[in-house]
Amino acid sequence: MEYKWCVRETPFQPERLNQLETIFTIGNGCMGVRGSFEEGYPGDAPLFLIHGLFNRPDEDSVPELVNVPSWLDLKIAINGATFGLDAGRVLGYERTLDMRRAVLRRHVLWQAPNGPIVRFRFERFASMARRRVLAMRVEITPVDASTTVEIKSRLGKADPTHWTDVLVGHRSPSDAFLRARTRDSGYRLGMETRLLIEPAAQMHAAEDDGWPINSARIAATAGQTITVTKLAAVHTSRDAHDPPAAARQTLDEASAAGYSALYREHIAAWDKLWAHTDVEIEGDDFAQLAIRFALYHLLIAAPRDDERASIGAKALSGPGYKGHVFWDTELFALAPLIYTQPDLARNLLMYRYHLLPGARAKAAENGFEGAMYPWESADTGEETTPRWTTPPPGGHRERIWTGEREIHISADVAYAVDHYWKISGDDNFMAEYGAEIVLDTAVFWGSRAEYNEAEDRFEINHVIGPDEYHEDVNNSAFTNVMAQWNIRAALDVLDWLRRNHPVRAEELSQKLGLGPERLSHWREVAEKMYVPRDGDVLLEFDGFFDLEPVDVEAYRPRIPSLQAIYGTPFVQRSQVIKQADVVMLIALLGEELGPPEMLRANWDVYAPRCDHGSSLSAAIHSLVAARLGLIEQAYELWLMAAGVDLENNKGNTADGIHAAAAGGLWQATVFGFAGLGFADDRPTLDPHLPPHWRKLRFRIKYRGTLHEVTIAENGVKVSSGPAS
Ligand code: IFM
Repeated sequence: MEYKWCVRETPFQPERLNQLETIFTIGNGCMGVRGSFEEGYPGDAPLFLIHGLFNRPDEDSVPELVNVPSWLDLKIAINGATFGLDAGRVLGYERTLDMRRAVLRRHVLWQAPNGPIVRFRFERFASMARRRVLAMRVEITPVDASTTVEIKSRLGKADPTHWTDVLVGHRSPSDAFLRARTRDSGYRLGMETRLLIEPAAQMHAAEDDGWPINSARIAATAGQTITVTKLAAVHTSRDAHDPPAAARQTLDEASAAGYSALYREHIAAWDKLWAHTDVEIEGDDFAQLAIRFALYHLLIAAPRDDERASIGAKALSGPGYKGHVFWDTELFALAPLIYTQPDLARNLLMYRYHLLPGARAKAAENGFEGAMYPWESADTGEETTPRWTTPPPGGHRERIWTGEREIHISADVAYAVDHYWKISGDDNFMAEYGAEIVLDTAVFWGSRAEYNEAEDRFEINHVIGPDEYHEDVNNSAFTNVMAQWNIRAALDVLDWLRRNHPVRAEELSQKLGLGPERLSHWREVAEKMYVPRDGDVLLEFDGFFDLEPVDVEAYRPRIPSLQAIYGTPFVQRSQVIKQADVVMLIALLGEELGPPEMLRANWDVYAPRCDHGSSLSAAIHSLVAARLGLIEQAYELWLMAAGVDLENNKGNTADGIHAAAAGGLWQATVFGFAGLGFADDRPTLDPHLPPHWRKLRFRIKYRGTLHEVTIAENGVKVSSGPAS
């Protein structure tokens, strides 16, 4: 049913303008266009993003994903009155994101201030079949009177903070072009647009404040529809040697195909994506919509043609975190892609492979060996975490320590490589690329672990774990266990390489210095890694239980975190946890960490102490709760994760979609409620569905086989066949 595929806004909700711009983003894994209106609206925040296009605005700032000059602007005037939702009367309004087709539509019935009533139908998409093409169509129908319709399409503006060498012009009265270069990073951009009007109208080339305009004026009788089509082609020096020439060619090819053919091939491409990635939930319409919404945003954000780009924390939909990539990608967003679109997952891991030199440089700068991945990453692999917060008006800035101290990211990347390998069976990737990541991150841990002679153990001090409320801790359980896991994984991988790819094993041993001494050091570090615990319960870090107890439950429900309400010093001296930390370990390692009673004991200690101050938290708690059979709690947490953007329950959806919450939602559904695991090369299921979910169906690829899993009231069914 269509409504389970569509996010709808009706009537117009100006108070949610920026949140909905994020939600209604269209994209194709190369470009993302926020759902801002073609004609603009006061307070809007339009943004056009292209993967990998970072630029540093000045020497003191970190690189940010730049706003690309807009292809979207289209002004329409009816009998001289400019169309806009803040003018005249809006008599009818519906905006729909059709996620099945990845098309954004808006229907408006509008009465111009000077009288005539006009129907507008807007439609736009970022072609999934031709990933450098964007397409828009507007149908304009005067309802009650003959009118003059004036159309002005603009290309630009280019923000001078980021863009230089801007050159704009017209190839013809219906075409415009723009060339520019990012100021610091030097990426070249070529863009071309073409405007087509039916019935045919006389087109004019003009300019507005230096930006090219294509315009036309046409008379329409009541009931007659004027169709405006705008196509754009965009290339950068990341994908083309000569971006302007490539844009020209791409535009010519797209307009030769025509809008209808572009639309059809775009939908066909999305049909293929959904055939593997869709999750069907019966008995819970909100859940059905929410899981598709999460997957839609991951599919439009996952880079396809660029191995040096990755999914930012805010997907491809907003300015938050400047487009930077965090562990959100590897441990949250990646899993649904590993299991349903392994090629896209591989791409994301290739990003980390290509940026190994940056990780090595960071390790060396900090006095360590191996690969120390940046906490925040952009296009070069260098650390891009800002050192200071942007101060609020009248307030002061605060130091950000994560760039120096949140070092678990290196193990997270290694974990993701191993996860992809185990599920895809892509030995070639592992031998050629993945192994180097796992091995060199282990080299880092081997040099980072500190030997405590008095205790005869290895420690890792002065770090930040996933719980970022506590900013300088010793022996974070998460960090130490993951470091230990990373080293053990490296020993296994080296062993596998030696047996199956001896030449590559030798090559990497030489390159990374994996002699007998290093390997015996690794074994010792893994063996003697200190993980603080009190019986069954891991200590989140040394001294955690000496902090002030807080009854977090007493503060629920609320949107702001306890840090936002009571300030940083409060959370630092308290046992309140920002997000899944020890619970994250349970999610990642399950019974590798300990037997079920031990996992449950840790859950009982840590779940009540977590205030879910981070959007990453709820989904992982939901997954673990479901695995522990705590279904009611798991479902409540699942809804919290589902509402992060759809209900703006963190209050910051305007900054962009929370990619980690989106990936986490799939994990909570498939690893949690369905209880997916593997044994003897076959999926195993341990379902704990919310009682009102009548059916859950999803597909996964496992080592070349496609499995369709259906969990329903009458049992579990798995149909298997070759994965195409
Ligand atoms: O990576 C996360 C982190 O875990 C919590 N703060 C926000 C980051 C980006 O989403």
